[in-house]
Amino acid sequence: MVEQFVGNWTLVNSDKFDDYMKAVGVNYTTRQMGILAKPNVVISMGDDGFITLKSVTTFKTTEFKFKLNEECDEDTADGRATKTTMTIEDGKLVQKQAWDGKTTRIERAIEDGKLIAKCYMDDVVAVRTYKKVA
Ligand code: DKA
Repeated sequence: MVEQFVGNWTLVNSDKFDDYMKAVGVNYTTRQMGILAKPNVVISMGDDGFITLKSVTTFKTTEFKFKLNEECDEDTADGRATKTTMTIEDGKLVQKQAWDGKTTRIERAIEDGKLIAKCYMDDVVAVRTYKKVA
């Protein structure tokens, strides 16, 4: 199931991402960088059972290594230290982050060969579309 997400993906469209970042509590300066950034997201699977989600932008590169269904510590691009659990639900790769009594969810699905990342925080939903580059 995770295999379909493996590859190198580049951002081609982003909708309501500033609203999402505001709802998460990302500060103004970081939001400006987040709006301008066109991340390359590289998802890979190791022989050790770990999956790596690497996000590369000109302002920051983050790498999150995880096993499905196990809570892990994540350091997000905007500086949150979250307890994160990754699962597969209905064919989607779901990332649940918890910090400071708050939670957010990022659901990634493959639709028409593109990776669609839906980011949920309270009543805000941002939709980010990635196309495969490798
Ligand atoms: C995606 O994969 C969603 C990433 C969400 C990151 C939230 C915080 C970023 C702050 C710059 O496109």
